[in-house]
Amino acid sequence: MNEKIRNMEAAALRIKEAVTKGEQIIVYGDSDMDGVSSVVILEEAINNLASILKQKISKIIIAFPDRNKEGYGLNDKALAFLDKKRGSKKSLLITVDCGITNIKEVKQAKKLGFDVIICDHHKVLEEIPEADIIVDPKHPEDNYYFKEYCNAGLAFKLAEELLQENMSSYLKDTFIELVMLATIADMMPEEEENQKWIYEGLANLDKTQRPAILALKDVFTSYSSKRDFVGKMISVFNTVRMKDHRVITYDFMKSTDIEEAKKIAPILIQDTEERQAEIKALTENLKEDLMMDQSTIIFKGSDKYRIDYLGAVASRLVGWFDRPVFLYATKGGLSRGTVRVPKGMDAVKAMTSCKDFLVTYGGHAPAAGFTVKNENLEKFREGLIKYFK
Ligand SMILES: [Mn+2]
Repeated sequence: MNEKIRNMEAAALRIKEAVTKGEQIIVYGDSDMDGVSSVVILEEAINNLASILKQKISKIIIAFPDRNKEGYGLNDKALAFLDKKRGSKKSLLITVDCGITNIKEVKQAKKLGFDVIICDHHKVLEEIPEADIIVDPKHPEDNYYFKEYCNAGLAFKLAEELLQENMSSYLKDTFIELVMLATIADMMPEEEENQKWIYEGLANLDKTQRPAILALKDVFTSYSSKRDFVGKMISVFNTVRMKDHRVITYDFMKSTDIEEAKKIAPILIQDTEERQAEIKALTENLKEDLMMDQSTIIFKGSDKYRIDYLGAVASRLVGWFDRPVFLYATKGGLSRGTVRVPKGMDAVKAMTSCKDFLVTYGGHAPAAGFTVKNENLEKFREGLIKYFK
């Protein structure tokens, strides 16, 4: 049993090297609560490290995938964007809350001359990307005793490794608030450190200094409990309006004063309301449509669906039908989808059994995603039915 997560030290050392040598650092994260929290923790930790080491580093480049246009994780368009944007050829790309399933894209990044660190908490598939350093507790060679961290939890551990005794209690408190939000958002089991972080993070909310959270406290004045308030915040941070390869929620989270945060909050809240209304309508429609459906799995797609709504809809349908649910949005020749399965089933294993029909897939046992060519949709469906029978 190892004392630390595999490669945590190696990742911290490589980042330190990048800071001391003034390399261009890029942090690329998934565009939801966990991804944005991971990015913010790592960015703030690296900037702190630079000032402790009295190193002037060029501004860290931050980017996220546009889930509706590019799908999940690292992708060619994002890589082309980063390649153009980076100041120097010598650059370190760190993916957080994504990357572990991006075999082709990591290969492409290496070809473009990026050094790559993957810090991800998703399931590791048979094929593992050729990154320079991989931090993922679910890696087959990782012997750490606990695997069920959200990615922000991993980012926090990496921040601790980077800053050691130099992490101020102020910084630690703000990081733990984010880890708490992400642990709850990603529905990680509330045990071991997760439980501690949730407890401390909820307590920290009373004295938070992050303008984005203060702005939301101003908006959400009526809630039944702290958890209820946290749920409302999470739904805001899970909206995915994009601007120049960044999610607005990231800019919101990084607001430096309350006035700035208060300007962004209403936009996000309107997005949240629209999103919730559409999720509700789609869920009700599908419930009605599928009332008489007797098949082993629910497998449904449309070119009218928005991929960023489908996860929430699929979760609700699993609760209702108690069957594996696959929902996908079709665009051009491809379909991108999301999967939720009842407790005890494994969405990633199910897709591994039909991986020959898929372009990409990955995620966690209860919740995962996939990309498939439209001509393979039917074969994929048949394979899944065979697997779940
Ligand atoms: Mn995550």
